[in-house]
Amino acid sequence: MYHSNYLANTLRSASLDNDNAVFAYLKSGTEVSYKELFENAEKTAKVLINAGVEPGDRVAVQVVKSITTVELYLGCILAGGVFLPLNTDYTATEVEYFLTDASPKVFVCDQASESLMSMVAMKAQVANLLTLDHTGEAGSLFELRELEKAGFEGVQRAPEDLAAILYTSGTTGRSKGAMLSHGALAANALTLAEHWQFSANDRLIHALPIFHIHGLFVALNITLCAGSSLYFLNRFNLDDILDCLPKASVLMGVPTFYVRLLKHAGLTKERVANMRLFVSGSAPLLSETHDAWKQKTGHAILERYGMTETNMNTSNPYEGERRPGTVGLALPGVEVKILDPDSGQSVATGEVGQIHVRGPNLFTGYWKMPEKTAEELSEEGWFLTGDLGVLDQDGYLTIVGRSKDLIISGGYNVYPKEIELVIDESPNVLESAVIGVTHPDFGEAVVAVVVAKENCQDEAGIRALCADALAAYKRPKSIVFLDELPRNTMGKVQKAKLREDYAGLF
Ligand code: MLC
Ligand code: AMP
Repeated sequence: MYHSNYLANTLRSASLDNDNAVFAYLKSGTEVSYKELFENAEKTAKVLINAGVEPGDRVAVQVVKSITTVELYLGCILAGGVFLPLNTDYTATEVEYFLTDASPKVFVCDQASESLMSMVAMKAQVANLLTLDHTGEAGSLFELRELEKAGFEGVQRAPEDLAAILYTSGTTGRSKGAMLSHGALAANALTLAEHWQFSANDRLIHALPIFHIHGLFVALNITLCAGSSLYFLNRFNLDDILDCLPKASVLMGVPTFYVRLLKHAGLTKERVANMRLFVSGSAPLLSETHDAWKQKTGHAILERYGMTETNMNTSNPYEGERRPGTVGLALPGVEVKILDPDSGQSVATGEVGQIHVRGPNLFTGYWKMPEKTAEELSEEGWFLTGDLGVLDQDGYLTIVGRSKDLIISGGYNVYPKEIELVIDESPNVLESAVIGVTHPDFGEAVVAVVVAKENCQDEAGIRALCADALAAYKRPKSIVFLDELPRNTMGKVQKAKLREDYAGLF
């Protein structure tokens, strides 16, 4: 079954002989078996093919998280399509860019925004618009799927064929589509499932969004590869997570999950007695959070390090010392080296430099950006991550900063340039500098430092521009006005000074 479709075969193998096993426990009390999951995926594949999807065609998706969305992802892989998930928070302006850049054959949007999105799709010349509602049980995609019969072998796809494109913001303000192959996704999922000792007995609490690699590939693909089960939550909600903890065995989250859980009186050693693993990633987990968690629950959170372009690169050990503040050791098959940015030579152990990674987990390149790809991905297969790090004598990697101008807020990436470009459109703004400031809940929060024209401090106008153009998580949590931006002798804005000046804002 699915033998000729590389990723689908990898994701299906573990559950084939145990078809009635539960894939997902839904909040409604419904259980979804592996059989149902893949039968629905097969039906979805037929719908996509009927809509014209041919091998390598992109299928863009901006819908609320539901099991139907998971089935759509698997159906797209089976149909030989390239899955292109979009943050549900993206505005029409943002979506138009992705559709225009990726030229998908089909766009599946939320039924509630169908009229707006049909205009966006038309502008981007996307011919086929399908819909799903927030329950995943209504909308044209669902209706068409219900007309199909299960039974589909999957379109032939080899390890090097593309399975997904996920956009990551760029330093210039223009998002880049990272092209991920069947082989890269399969390799990483299998490695992680083994490394973190997943089995059919595991029950993972899934509360992450499924439009980013953390929720989509790390959490879902590992579960599928191991034939484990999910507590499938549509969004992060403290009470739901606390309800699941006594029945579950694994939680995966961004640091904000752990910070919020620690504040809840319901988090006790007794409640997590059946848990075997807590994984954190996508943003730095503070040592204090790691220590507080250990004290309160008896568990050491396992921190790992990845990127959209690379999947997962390093992980603290499953068995062995999990060192707070580090992202652990290179995963099997992955190489990590630290280079001096000026000389391009390896730095000595214990010294800081640019992190480069290589392995079967890496992306193929940026969609339609060969020059950008060549800048960051060498012919020898090394990827320049843009993160600064240090390796210790035992091979543990610590991330100490970023050479890329990036803010990570609650696990979401925000590139300042994109926000600055929007703010600078205001007729009342001379210039702006967007920075990340330490935030107790989100780790970092977006702050805009603005120089107004002729003293016209139009905060409301700036907020309106941001609301129109940017997803909510990108919008500044605070806007401050200055007479002028601090600059160095070269005329470059001193963002480090601004970060220091506003360090205590939240
Ligand atoms: C929500 N808001 C955020 C935000 N999330 N603002 C900044 N940063 C965020 N991360 C906005 C909301 O829109 C709202 O705005 C206000 O902040 C309060 O929201 P909330 O109710 O507190 O947020 P909540 O819905 O609880 O979401 C918080 C969260 C969520 C942490 C659960 O952000 C989340 O699921 N983050 C995970 C992101 C993720 O999966 N990252 C993986 C990327 S992959 P308003 O205006 O309405 O008040 C990757 C690679 C790797 O990085 O290594 O994994
Ligand atoms: P993204 O492009 O959204 O995939 O984000 C990838 C970036 O998230 C990396 O380049 C890192 O800067 C950051 N990141 C991921 N995991 C960690 C972690 N455990 N600690 C620190 N930063 C992390």
